[in-house]
Amino acid sequence: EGVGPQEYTLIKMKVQEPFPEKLKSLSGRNVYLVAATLRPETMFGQTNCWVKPDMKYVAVEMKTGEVFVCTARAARNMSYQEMMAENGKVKVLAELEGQDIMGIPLKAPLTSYSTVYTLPMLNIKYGKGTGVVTSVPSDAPDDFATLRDLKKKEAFRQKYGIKDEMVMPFEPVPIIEVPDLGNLSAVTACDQYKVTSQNDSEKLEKAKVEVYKKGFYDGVMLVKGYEGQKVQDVKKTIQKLLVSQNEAVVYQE
Ligand code: A2H
Repeated sequence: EGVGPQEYTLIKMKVQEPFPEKLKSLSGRNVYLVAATLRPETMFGQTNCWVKPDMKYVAVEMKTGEVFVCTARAARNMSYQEMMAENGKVKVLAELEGQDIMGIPLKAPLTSYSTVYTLPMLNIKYGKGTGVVTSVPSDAPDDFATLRDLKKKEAFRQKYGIKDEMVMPFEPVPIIEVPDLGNLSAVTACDQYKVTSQNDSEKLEKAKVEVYKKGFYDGVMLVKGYEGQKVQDVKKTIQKLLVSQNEAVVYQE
């Protein structure tokens, strides 16, 4: 890990009614899965949300009256950042595992897909961010490899109760043009490095290094309203837009 705190944007992905069993008691409230990202400018390309099936999550009350779903560790960090109700303490409203919120519909900001679903990603780390990850397969090789696995492998979908319609209609969206890698940089890099699955960690690592470096320093936005602007120059603007629309919060760890 680097020196000093890392700043993430937490993207609020709104859980749709009817709520799954473990969240039933919160019916009628504004409940969000909050996904930690370093790349708010890629939110135009979200296709789904990743949770880890056997990871423990909590639903906690925020001082806004909203409910956030994340790891207990992230909730504690949020309490230090004065985001909680109840004199700063963590108030747990529900405890659950990833599988309890698998395959549920969400509304996510900026993406062209009106509904996205939670899907399983097995290599989410507990000790980073919120344990909830938003998926942008156009620009993140891990996201592309995992979404492709789900599309190709019926057994993988079945194991976690994922229906075809939660996966099949969702394709990577061209949002950023990257020199040498085109407008679906993660797809190109996964092809170039011959990544065959989400578990192909060495090849994925090479693809990621290339995509992230070139994407961040040389990427140019294709999205309407930001066309031709450099990724570096719009990152903060888009983060602020999301925060001002109450669709994201800034979080450090
Ligand atoms: B990023 P860093 Cl398009 N476990 O968001 C595994 N990965 C996690 C995680 C966890 N607990 N929490 C967050 N992440 C992912 C978008 C994105 C991201 C794009 C391109 C690059 C990229 C869409 N997924 O990250 O170790 C999230 O994926 C490049 C590293 O703290 C988050 O941002 O640097 C990033 O990893 C944070 O990883």
